[in-house]
Amino acid sequence: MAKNARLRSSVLTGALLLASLAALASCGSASTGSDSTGIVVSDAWAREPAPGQPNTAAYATIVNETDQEVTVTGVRSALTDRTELHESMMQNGQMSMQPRPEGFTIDPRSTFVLEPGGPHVMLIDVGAEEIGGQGFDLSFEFGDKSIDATVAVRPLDGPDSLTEMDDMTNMSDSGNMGDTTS
Ligand SMILES: [Cu+2]
Repeated sequence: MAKNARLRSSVLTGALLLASLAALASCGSASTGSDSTGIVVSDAWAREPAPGQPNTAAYATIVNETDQEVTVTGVRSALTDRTELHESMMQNGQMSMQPRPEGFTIDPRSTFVLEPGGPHVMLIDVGAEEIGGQGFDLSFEFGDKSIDATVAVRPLDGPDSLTEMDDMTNMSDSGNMGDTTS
């Protein structure tokens, strides 16, 4: 009897623990990820990859609400082990991008935006099948802390229907529109 009661109470404790873990998990995977870290990740989105295109880029807004600088050091995804932080730059009049293994440092009390033509998350070797039209989770890492965000997938046939490279090509086109006659 006493043993039974103890058993039940430990099952109950387990259930409560699971429930609170689930609450934590669902909290963390909301589209706005925030907790005691003082870092908020919001508006995460990605373009659906073009057919046959295994890579896509993801974007988000990161707000550092703390009084210290923070560094986004990496990103984890269940879709692929190959995630990289990239920056975009103009090189010989062409927009190109390169990995940024050291990450991006965000000043105290400021906002950092990952956006097309700028810093972004590269997701390598994920097909359109994996991403589909549904959202997926990304975990943004800040040293030993991480913040989960749900990434909304924008369809290819939407108004914003360019692949990232198209986007960059367009950017360099628009920047050099007058120079292409040479
Ligand atoms: Cu990239």
